[in-house]
Amino acid sequence: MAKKNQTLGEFIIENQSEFKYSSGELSRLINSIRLAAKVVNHEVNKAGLVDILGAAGDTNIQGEDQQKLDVYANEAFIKTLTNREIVCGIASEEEDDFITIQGRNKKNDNKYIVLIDPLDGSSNIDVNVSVGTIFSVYRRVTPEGTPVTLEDFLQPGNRQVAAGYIVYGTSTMIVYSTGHGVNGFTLNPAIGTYYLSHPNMKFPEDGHIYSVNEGNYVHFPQGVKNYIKYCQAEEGDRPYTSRYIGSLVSDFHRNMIKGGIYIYPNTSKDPNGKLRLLYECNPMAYLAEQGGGKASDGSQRILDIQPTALHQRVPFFCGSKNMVEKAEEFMQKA
Ligand code: AHM
Ligand code: MG
Repeated sequence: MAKKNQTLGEFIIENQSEFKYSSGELSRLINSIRLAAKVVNHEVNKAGLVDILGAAGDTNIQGEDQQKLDVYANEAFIKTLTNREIVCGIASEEEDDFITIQGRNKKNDNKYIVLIDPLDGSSNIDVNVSVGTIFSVYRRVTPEGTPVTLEDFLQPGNRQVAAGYIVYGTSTMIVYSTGHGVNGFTLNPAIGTYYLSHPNMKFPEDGHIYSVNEGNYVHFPQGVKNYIKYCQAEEGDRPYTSRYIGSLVSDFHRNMIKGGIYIYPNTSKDPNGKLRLLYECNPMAYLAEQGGGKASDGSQRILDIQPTALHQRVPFFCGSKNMVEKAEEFMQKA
């Protein structure tokens, strides 16, 4: 039972028995992500103070090599998960290929793989706008005792055992699900503890916010153009409000609390859209569904797509159930 103001540590221990395979491994994994998130949060928070902005490989004023924050975040998550020997493989949006982790005594005996987008929306860092980390957890499908293979990573999203995000915003939050609803924890930076601040988060069934990069309007498919016109029409509870941060985690987080839809469609320039199925769409779709919302590529449920490549992209429609269904209706009619 989620109790408000419970710490994340207490919550993980109390709810461990709800995990499908309750060996404590998944709890330790979530604990490691929580730890890495604190390290990254510390670095993101001081981004405006010290000269760590700029491209990886640049030299800072002291003549030291600079590390861009997304590179830093990538290393922080990979190192934390690797050093704790709790996963058998990691795939990251920042890496071309997946990483195999042999674990204790090189036995390859860990069960879980993690897919991660270490710092999503990183173009927002330079202007002090919220960014996020997105993660997704699966059980491996190949036999334990052997190194992981690509097959372990190319599982449809409906096989996720956990997913979540960290939003580095006005406050830092970790929001995640292990298949029993969505819970949000806010970091008290003074003592480095996350508290349950948003128990059992739910997408309102309907909403008034649409989030899409309208600068790409001319390149959008006709169905999306028509849906945007519908959102802007003066009728009933419309026009809706347009809100687009350009940081998926933040746009999703706001829409889950207030009710809304996020769209990154296929365009004439990018026929599969921009967002990555494995690192961005699947975990967000899992959270959306766990919170009573919906996620599709315009016609098909995101979580049912069989991935064929690690960095595959898909069009993404995600948010309040009725809004996503309405957008799908426009896509099908066009
Ligand atoms: P990234 O993984 O390179 O950061 O790109 C993903 C981000 C999302 O967070 C955001 O919603 C989208 O790209 C914004 O793209 P655009 O600037 O094309 O609207
Ligand atoms: Mg990303």
